[in-house]
Amino acid sequence: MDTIQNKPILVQEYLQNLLKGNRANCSSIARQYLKENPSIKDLYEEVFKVSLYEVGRLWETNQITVATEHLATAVTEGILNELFEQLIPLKKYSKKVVVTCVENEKHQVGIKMVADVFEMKGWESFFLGTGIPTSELVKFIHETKPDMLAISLSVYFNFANLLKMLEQLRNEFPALQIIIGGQAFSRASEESLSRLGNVVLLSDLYLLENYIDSINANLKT
Ligand code: B12
Repeated sequence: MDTIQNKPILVQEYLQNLLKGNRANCSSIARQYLKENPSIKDLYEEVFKVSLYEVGRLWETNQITVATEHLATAVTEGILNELFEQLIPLKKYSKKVVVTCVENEKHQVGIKMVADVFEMKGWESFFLGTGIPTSELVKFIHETKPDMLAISLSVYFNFANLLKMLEQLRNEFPALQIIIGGQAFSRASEESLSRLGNVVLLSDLYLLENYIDSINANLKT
């Protein structure tokens, strides 16, 4: 079974420090990981995501408090911000992406990682996080004129909000490329997914990278 005990020692150490809220140790473990494997994407997927999923399991089974879960998330967000300077590439494209969440969605770590992957791939990303009403998002898209919109959905009960949001966005921007992702889709039925219309659904940062690479291959820097 793919439990945390089967993960590398470094991941287990990271998780222990995360649960203690020890930001300094978490930061140094993340940097140590990057020395051995200089892939921010792997660090995000194999260390940060794995640890936060375990935090979620511990929280769901009442083994840690909500406060500890909040602490772990805050430490992770701090480290993501700290690593930002390491992901700015030399090669830049004149491409823009707006990155946001479905209305009433409060999970923003995954979509922040998405914004970072776009930055690493030479795109300019506008990370709006959570809590943006669709009407305000529409105004922002009119102002920034992005080439793409990336939306995240973690909790399945917000699926109806996503459909409503997509309908509003399609009315305003029929040609805008939209990609979506997040844990909620692993719970969605084929029937629900078929109602999403013309969007690209990507489940993780590896698929996202492939997708961006396929677009970048046809662009000039
Ligand atoms: C931290 C956390 C919170 C924090 C979030 C704070 C913040 N600043 O983000 C707070 C406390 C707000 C919270 C609230 C709730 N949460 Co919560 N939370 C978590 C926790 C522990 C970690 C989330 C996280 O950061 N994961 C790590 C990131 C990296 O993973 P990710 O989001 O899946 O993103 C990856 C991919 O999905 C993908 N991806 C994501 N979005 C996109 C978008 C695109 C375009 C692409 C390409 C890819 C992509 O890329 C990422 C890298 O691979 C999870 C546990 C878990 N399994 O994740 C529960 C979890 C998500 N929460 C859950 C629940 C139930 C809730 C609450 C309903 C609890 C409650 N009773 O109030 C509320 C809902 C609030 C709301 N309206 O949204 C459930 C969701 C179950 C479900 N899918 O329906 C989980 C899974 C916990 C559990 N095991 O039960 N939560």
